[in-house]
Amino acid sequence: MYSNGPNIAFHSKSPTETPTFSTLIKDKTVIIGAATTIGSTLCAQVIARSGFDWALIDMEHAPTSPREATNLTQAIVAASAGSCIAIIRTPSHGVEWIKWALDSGAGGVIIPMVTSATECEEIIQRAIYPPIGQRSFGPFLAPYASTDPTSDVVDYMKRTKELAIMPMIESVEGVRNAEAILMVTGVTGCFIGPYDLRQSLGLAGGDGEEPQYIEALETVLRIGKRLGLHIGTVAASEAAAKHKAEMGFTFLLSGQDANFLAAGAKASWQQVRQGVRAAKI
Ligand code: 3PY
Ligand code: MG
Repeated sequence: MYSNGPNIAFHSKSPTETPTFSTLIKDKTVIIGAATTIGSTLCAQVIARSGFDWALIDMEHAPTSPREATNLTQAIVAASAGSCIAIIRTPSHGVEWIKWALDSGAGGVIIPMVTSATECEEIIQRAIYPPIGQRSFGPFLAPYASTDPTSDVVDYMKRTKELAIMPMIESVEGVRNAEAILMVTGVTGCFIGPYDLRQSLGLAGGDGEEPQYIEALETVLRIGKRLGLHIGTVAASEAAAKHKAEMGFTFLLSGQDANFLAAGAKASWQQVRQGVRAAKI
């Protein structure tokens, strides 16, 4: 039924040993990522070449289309020679989003606003091939996100066991059900969205030391540690990164392309304006 075109030829070669989300954490203990929101493959390549271990392709809070997400995935992997893992954050739990995201060849998915084990089980059914889940076979674009020129559908299918499937826990209800959510077979870890979690707790902003917030983070971290899962969150400064790494988070999200551009543009403008002001003219 499917043709074996040159790029999806059914070779017998085994997959190359490029890192996965989990092997990177095993090697480095804490890995650092940045988000792409602009939808530009150039911005994604800049992130992929800046030293980040992983890049979040945001479809939740940026109008990134499935085709753009596929292009961004391929750009990130190619630009970093596979050392930066592309992770797609889907807009919702919908089967179409999870399918397009994983069929693109991304190294995993982050799924927002998961509040119960039932929701998590549905996500796993959509994200993992049988016998654990019911993901539909369709990985034909996936080999293009591999740096192995002989990578094909067969290799990709073998590697799907290594995909990171990570629900977001970002509400009081999610924290209350964290143990049941994280115990669902097939879950790799979770990402705590601090802004939404804090909103749910009645707190403003994206970080703080309020006891109820710290207790929520520690609850999820304790469960994650016991189950041997990766727990991530946002850390946008040196101090936040130190604190979150010491708490036990194993993957951090530092910032996003639009903010990097804004910060760089402002710094450049300020420097040149200083020079113009200092000029004896
Ligand atoms: C949140 O803080 O709610 C997020 O989703 C961060 O990405
Ligand atoms: Mg959120």
